[in-house]
Amino acid sequence: SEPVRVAAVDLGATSGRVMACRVGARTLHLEELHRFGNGAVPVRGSLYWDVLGIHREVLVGVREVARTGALHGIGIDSWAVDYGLLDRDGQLLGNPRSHRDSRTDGVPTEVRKTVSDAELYDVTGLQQLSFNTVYQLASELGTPTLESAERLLLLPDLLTYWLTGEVGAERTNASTTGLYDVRTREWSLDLAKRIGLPWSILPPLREPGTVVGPVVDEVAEYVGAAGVPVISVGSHDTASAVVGVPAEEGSFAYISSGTWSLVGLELDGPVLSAEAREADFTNESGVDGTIRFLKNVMGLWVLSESVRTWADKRLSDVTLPALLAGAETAPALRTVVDINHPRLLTPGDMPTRIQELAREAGEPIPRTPVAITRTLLDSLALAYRRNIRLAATLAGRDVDVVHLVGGGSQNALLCQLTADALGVPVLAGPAEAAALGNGLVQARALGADLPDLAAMRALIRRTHDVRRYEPRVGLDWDAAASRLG
Ligand code: LFR
Repeated sequence: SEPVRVAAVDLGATSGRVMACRVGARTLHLEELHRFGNGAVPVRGSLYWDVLGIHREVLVGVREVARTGALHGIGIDSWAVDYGLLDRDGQLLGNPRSHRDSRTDGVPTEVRKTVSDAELYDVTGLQQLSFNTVYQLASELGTPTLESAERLLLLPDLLTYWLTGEVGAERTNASTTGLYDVRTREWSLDLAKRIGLPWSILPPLREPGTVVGPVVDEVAEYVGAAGVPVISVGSHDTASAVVGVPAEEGSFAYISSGTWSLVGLELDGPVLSAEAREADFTNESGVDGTIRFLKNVMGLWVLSESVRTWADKRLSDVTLPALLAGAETAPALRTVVDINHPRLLTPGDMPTRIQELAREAGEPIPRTPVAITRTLLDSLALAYRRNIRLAATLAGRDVDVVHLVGGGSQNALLCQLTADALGVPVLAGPAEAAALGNGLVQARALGADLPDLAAMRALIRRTHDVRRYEPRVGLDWDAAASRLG
């Protein structure tokens, strides 16, 4: 079949990218044509997404793809959980909030009074994250906004709506809401009703890999290409990133390392045991009916917020490359902290919070930006180790290789420490796994001969390099892990 060229829009909490993805029988090429900064905007104590700004950047990027060659499709993925509400005329009601907004503080405790954690887990299979859509919605109960809402659209679905006029809820992202039944693969209207949520705002589910519809005239005119289909991809960025993991069949674990780190396994079915619930593992839906059995780990967010804090304080020598170079030779495992501590969720002065966590745990307090960076990376590697081992135990699987994809795969020290901590090789890259997964699913919908995930991954292996990190011996990771308790 003829090669296809699609626009893969991959939106992250700190940056958005629009790539031209060219897919042929034996070729796969990604070209970044537009990148823009993103971040939640604090206003009067709330944290909003500038979603119209994001829409405009998406259009600019897609126009760039159209200007530089053929444009056969458009697909959008982004972080999960967050949503916009539409009124009955299809108008957006207010700015979508960021999941790091504090409006959900205490909400899980309230919801628990009606539906226990065990019941919730049994239906949804989700990790207890205070920002899951179900809790965000519950925090809006009784507000004029929620009362006028006719439709809830998760962010990629909202952007897709603006491109096509079609409403729907793509399945992989719907599975992160806390209102999706992981077994029946339908919305759990029962849960929504029991919590008192307006269940009728949940839109019809759509499958990744299907055509949503052509772009509306307004968009066609702007990008200079009419009739281009928007294709639903794994619209949860992590789902697209897992498609983009260049694994061969077998016992692999993955880490999708960006603002968040998503650490886990690809399975055929959910693990809903009491042990999995107590370990707080999530069962999100993947492309082609797979389950992403994983844990959210706070990730490089803590480092990017630290760098931002140091930059605000105008400390010299705090660029990321300088910090990582310093961290490389800094004393190893000197201070370790719980990198997944809830106190690290909201924006703010991370270096000080890290020092507080160290003090409270009786660990030596890291004093310099380099020492703090080393603490963050050692602690992150420990969290990777702990959660990959847990996932393997809970799912009854062996893990003999770890694929690390996403921006974190470019952090050589992090990759090496991960291999060391786990005692298995780490295969790092591609950094743009999500955009590749997005583009490949679009290509298949357009007729490319990519029957399954294995075929997509084989094409990535053939066309993209991965770096291999062998585990080094010498450091006592067991002792460091037991210091964390
Ligand atoms: C990663 C991610 C995670 C999700 C978090 C919040 O970008 O999508 O999978 O838990 O962001 O939406």
